[in-house]
Amino acid sequence: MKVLIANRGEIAVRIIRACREMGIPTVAVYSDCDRDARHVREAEQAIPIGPNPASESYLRIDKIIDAARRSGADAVHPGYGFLAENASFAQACADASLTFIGPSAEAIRLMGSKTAARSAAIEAGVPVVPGTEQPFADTAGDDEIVAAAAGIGFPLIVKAVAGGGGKGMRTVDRAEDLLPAVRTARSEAGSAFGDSAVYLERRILKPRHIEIQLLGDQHGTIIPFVERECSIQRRHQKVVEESPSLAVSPELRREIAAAAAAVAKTVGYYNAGTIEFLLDADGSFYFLEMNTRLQVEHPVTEMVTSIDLVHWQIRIARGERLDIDPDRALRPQGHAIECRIYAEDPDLGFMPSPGTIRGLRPASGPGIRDDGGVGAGYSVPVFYDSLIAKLVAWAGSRDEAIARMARALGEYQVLGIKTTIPFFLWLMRQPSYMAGDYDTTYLDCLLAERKGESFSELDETEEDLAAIAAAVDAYLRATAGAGMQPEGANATPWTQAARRDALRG
Ligand code: MV4
Repeated sequence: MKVLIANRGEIAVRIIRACREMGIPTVAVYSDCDRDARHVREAEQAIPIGPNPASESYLRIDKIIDAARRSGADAVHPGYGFLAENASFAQACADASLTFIGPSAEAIRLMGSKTAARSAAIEAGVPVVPGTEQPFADTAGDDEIVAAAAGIGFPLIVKAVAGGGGKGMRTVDRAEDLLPAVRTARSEAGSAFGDSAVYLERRILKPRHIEIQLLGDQHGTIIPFVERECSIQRRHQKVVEESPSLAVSPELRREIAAAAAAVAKTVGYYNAGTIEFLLDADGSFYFLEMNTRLQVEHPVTEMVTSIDLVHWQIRIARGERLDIDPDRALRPQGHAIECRIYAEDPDLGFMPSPGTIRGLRPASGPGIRDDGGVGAGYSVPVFYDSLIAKLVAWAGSRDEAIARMARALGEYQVLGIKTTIPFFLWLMRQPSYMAGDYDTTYLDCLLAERKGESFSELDETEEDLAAIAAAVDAYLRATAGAGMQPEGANATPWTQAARRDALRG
């Protein structure tokens, strides 16, 4: 086997690590600005696939299939994002006799339709939020929509059939706002997905977002895992994920996991997938949608189960049978938390902060896992998602995991660009977060309450260090730029060693 990774950044590095552990050679692909990227350096081979815009490189099925053919790869891992949930890509791989390390094209296509996914859940006997089963036809009259809404009740949500992740969604509190909301949702969905179909769901107030990771093999076995708690989101973007959830008892865990497995079974699912649920305050849960890929937050599941999901993706794609003990997958050992470190400035409304990373010291030590995609000297391009690393803390209990995360965030140093680290240091100290008392509306509300104070209140030592680092950086750049050597660089090794010692003292 030889695996081409149709992705970049931390997830490409994560997949390369799994392949190396399994003795499988890897092929990276890269756009122009990624020529020197970390995933390119760490793969055995690398093939250029075009200009910076993803639409001209990482999203080009033809170029990726061609790169696989030219490199002699016989399997393709799509990672997440880009082409990971594109049924035509999975089909193109199959047509080119490449093993797609993921589910079947049919499963991707089916779950891409939110209404078809709801029907599969209903067929599996899994609760869905009350709503319309069929999307509205483009020709649907106003009276048909109004009648459907009256049957559901308010507040409700207009959702795009091709949507997911909050795009093309509209909340409607009163009957008179319904038709305008349907119109804007339709036009938003039309331009975002090329499909303007929408449907209605009753709105669950203040739900938690709970999801179930699962693996399925090509012989019909489905293994569901302990849940992930993903309610900490900012504008529909997850920022912190945990496993297990404080809101899920062992009994509820078995119920939700069985529901997830039933949905997967109904559609003949194989490889890694995740089923999202809304969990109501009263403990009722509802199927939301299925993600037919490896997810960003998969490491928290790996940490509490000691099961490597990427290894299993590869073994399943090779046709192997799952032989995981179902109880092991469902019983969390300790607690894991993941913080997504983005190249964004939390003090400027989380504005992207691309640029060159001048210095990088990731956190390490007991219970810490750093899934990084960059290194010192690498740059964060403006063209793609700005996730630079995922910091995962594991400990025996949630309180200890929070303390460990705070410690690791304090160790983490990134020079040259802004990151979300100061925001996480603040969040880990919030009493409501520490109490686990939150739902999907929590973070946006908490941020709205803040009066714009800076997240980055550096203490004195950190400020001194930053000043020293900046001075050294300016000096090195000035001398390198002018083609000069630092004074005395040609001194004897003895003199150089003596100078280093003096610096250390
Ligand atoms: C909902 C909901 C409440 N009721 N559906 C947002 C993203 C998309 N996957 C579905 N989403 C929601 N659907 C009903 N019927 C609330 C949300 C929602 C949400 C869900 C998960 C995580 C964060 C969220 C933030 C706001 C709204």
